[in-house]
Amino acid sequence: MKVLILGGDGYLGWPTSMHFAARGHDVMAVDNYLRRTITRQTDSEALIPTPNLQKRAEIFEAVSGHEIGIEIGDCTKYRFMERIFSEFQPDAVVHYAEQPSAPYSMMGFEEAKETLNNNLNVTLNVIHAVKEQVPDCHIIKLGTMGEYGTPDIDIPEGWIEIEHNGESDEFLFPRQTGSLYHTTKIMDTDLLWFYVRMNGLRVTDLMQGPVYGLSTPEADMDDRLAPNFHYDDIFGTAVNRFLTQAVAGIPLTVYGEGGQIRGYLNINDTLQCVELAAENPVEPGNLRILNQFTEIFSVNELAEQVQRVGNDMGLGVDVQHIKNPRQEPEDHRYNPDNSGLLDLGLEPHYMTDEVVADMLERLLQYEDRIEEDRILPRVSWNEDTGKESTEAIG
Ligand code: USQ
Repeated sequence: MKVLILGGDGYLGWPTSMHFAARGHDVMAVDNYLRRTITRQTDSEALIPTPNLQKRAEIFEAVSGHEIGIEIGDCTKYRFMERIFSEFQPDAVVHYAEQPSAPYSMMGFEEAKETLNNNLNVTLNVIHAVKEQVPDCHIIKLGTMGEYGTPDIDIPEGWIEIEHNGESDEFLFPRQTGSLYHTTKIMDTDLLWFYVRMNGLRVTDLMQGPVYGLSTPEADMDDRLAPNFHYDDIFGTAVNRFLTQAVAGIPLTVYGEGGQIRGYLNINDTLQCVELAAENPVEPGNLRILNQFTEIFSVNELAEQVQRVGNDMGLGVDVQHIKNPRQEPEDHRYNPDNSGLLDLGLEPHYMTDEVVADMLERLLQYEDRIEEDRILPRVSWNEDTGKESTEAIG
C-alpha cells in the first residue's frame, strides 16, 4: 500500500510511519513541526531528544533498510496538500495532523483559535484533496474516546439506534466533550460524515483513548528513533506522566477524586489498530467508527499500579490527590464497546506489572532530564481557580 501519514513527526505519527515502512509499505510522512513549536513555547519539550523528521528517516533507513519519504509543510495550506495527494496517490491516508492537547486548547483565546483552525482546516483539506485527487483513498482519521464524554448509558461504536414517535433510525451517538480540543474532534467527525454522504468517501474514524508507552520494535532499534515522549501537564498523558513522576520521586498527580475512568492502550496497539484499519478498508460511502482502547482504568487504579510496581523496584512512590484543574466528572459510569478492532484481529498488549516495570526501567535512563516544574498543572479550565489547582486535597 501507499500510505500517507499526516503528522508524521508526532508521538504516534513517527512510530506509525516506521511500522508501515517496516512491513514493506510505501510511506510518506508529512509534518510542519507544529507540536515541536508549541512545546518550545510552553516549556513542554519531550523527555527524550529526537532529531528532526528528515534525520530520523535517515537513521531509520540506515538501521532497517526501509525508506520513509518526508515532506515538511503545513497541512492547513490546501495547495500543499493538493500537491502531496496528487503526486503520491495514496491508497490510505492516516490523519494525525492535529493539535492533540486538551490543556493547550483551554489556555486562552489564541490557543483555542489555533486548535480549532488547525484541526478543522487540516480535516477539510484532507477531505477535499482526497475527493479531487484520489477519491478511492481510504481516510483513517484519529478521533478520540473523549468525543462521547461520560454519558449515563453504554457507549457504542459511533452509532445509536433512536426510537421516536414509534419510528426508529440510526444516528451518530450524541457527543459532549470536556475540552475545546475534544470538541474539534466531534466537528471533524461531523465534517467527515457530511462528505461521506455527499461524495461517497471511504472513512474510518478511530475513537482512541489515552496512549502510553515509549517502546516499539522499530523505535527500539536506535535511541534516536524514540517517540516524542511527553511528561509535562500540557502534552503528557496520564500514564506517561505517572511513570515519569515515579522515576523522579514526585508524588503521582491524581486530579481530584481520581474516579475518572478512560479506555487506555499501549502505543504498540495504536500501531496494530491503524494497520488493521488500513488493511480492511471500508466500502465507498461508509463512515466506520471504531473505539480504540484495550483496557479501562480509573485514574486511582493507574496510580495504584504505578505506585505498587515502583515500590517493588525501590522507587518509594507516593500518590497525591490535587485539585482537579479540569471540569470533568470524577465519579461516573463508563461502559464503552470496543469489539470492532478485536473482531478485525487486534491482539492487545495489556498493562501488566511487567510492562509497567519495563517502562520505569527505560525512563530511569532519562531521570536527569526530568524537569520538575513541568509536572504540576499550569493550565486550568476555570481561570478563577487556576492558582488553587496545585493545592493538595488529600
Ligand atoms: N489526569 C490525572 N492526573 C494527571 C493527568 C491526567 O488525574 O496528571 C486525568 C485527567 O484529569 C483525565 C484522565 O487522567 O481524567 C486522562 O487524562 P490525559 O491527560 O491522559 O488524557 P486527555 O487530556 O483526555 O487527552 C489524551 C490525549 C488526547 C486524546 C485523549 C483520549 O492527549 O490527544 O484524544 O487522551 S481520551 O482521554 O479518551 O479522550
